[in-house]
Amino acid sequence: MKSIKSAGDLAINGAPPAFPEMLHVGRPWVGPREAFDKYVDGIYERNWLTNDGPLVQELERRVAEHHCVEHCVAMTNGTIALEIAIRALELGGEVIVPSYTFIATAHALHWQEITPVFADIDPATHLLDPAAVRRMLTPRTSAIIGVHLWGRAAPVDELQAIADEHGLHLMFDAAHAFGCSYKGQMIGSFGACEVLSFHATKYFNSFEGGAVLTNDVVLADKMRLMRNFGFSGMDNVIHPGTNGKMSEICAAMGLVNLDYLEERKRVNRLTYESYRSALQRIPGLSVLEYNDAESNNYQYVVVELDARFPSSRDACLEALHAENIRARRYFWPGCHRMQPYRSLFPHAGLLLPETEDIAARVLVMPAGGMVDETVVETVAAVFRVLAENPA
Ligand code: T4K
Repeated sequence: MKSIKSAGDLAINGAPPAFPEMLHVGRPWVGPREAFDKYVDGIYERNWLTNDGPLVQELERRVAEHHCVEHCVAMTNGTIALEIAIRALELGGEVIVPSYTFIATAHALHWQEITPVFADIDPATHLLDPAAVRRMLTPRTSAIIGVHLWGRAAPVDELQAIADEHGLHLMFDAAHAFGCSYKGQMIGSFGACEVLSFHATKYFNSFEGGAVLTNDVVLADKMRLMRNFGFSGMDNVIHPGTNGKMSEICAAMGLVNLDYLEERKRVNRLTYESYRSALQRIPGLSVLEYNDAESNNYQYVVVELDARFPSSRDACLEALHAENIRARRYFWPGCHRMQPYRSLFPHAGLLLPETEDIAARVLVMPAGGMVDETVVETVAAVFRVLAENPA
């Protein structure tokens, strides 16, 4: 392992990369092969591959239990789950969302000809700012979608108060928030429903997958119909629908993951803590904190650069990538600067100063099984050299 002490040691300046293999944000956790194979054996024996199979049902039951919520409706992925939830709630017109989120939150609305209206975030939390939400209300607003970014809960009470005052629906994109809580209560029961993602890169994965959590039985039943073309029994379609079903093989990976949630959280937390202690000492860098009073999955190590750091965020990214440390600029440049929203709302940025600022200053660090103290130390060394030799 090379040691990085001066600018000449950096791969951007011609030295060999610190790591031969790429280190990723969101490296999937696949669990022990034997555990997965056991589920696969069952799939072969039953020859039942999809359409509400027994593994999907078991997964739904256990995920609902884990989040202390009555219904979990598993879906193909988080995006389809968002689309089905949005449609089941019969949202229309305009829906207020943060721009500082993965593009799926906005696309799930636009795909259904609903206008996403971007509200600014609180720079301290990266979450929707209730005051900004109020500023974006119009007579066409039908709902608010809060995003529990980085597994930290959106301001649920404040958003619910706005929704109640104005007769709006409230739902949450909880793609990052598997196993997280708000005021001590597990995510899943807030708003009309909350949408999880089980994508490969998430704390909890089922290869691809997602689910809607809700305590509303009518909504849950409606979404079950909608994810299966609207079929109620054989030959009887009673509702518009699509194909949003999760397959048995995906549920199998999910069930394996479910047995390792605590272990995974423990590893994530260790990684997070070592990044925090290594980077926090460097002026101009801070690692986004998680509230110890809440349950969190510590999946994301989010580093913010401020004006005291002499190199630009993108110069740091380039230097890290050259070392095969694939940090990411999530969620730069913000949905409002991506298509079609950039063309639809060319001036949206003027109303989103905090989003623009945070999106330009954040780096999310590689984590997961491949990241140990050596990796964290190397990341810190790269930052230290860049602090002394601004790029
Ligand atoms: N809402 C929010 C707030 C979300 O963050 C997401 C998804 C959604 C909704 C929608 O849920 P899904 O429909 O995806 O279930 C990735 C994920 O694809 C996406 O699921 C996730 N958010 C987003 C934050 O990250 P990309 O475009 O960054 O993916 P990609 O391919 O660049 O992979 C990310 C890193 O993970 C890379 O460094 C490579 C590594 N990786 C990836 C895969 C797929 C692996 O090491 N192994 C793998 O199998 O979006």
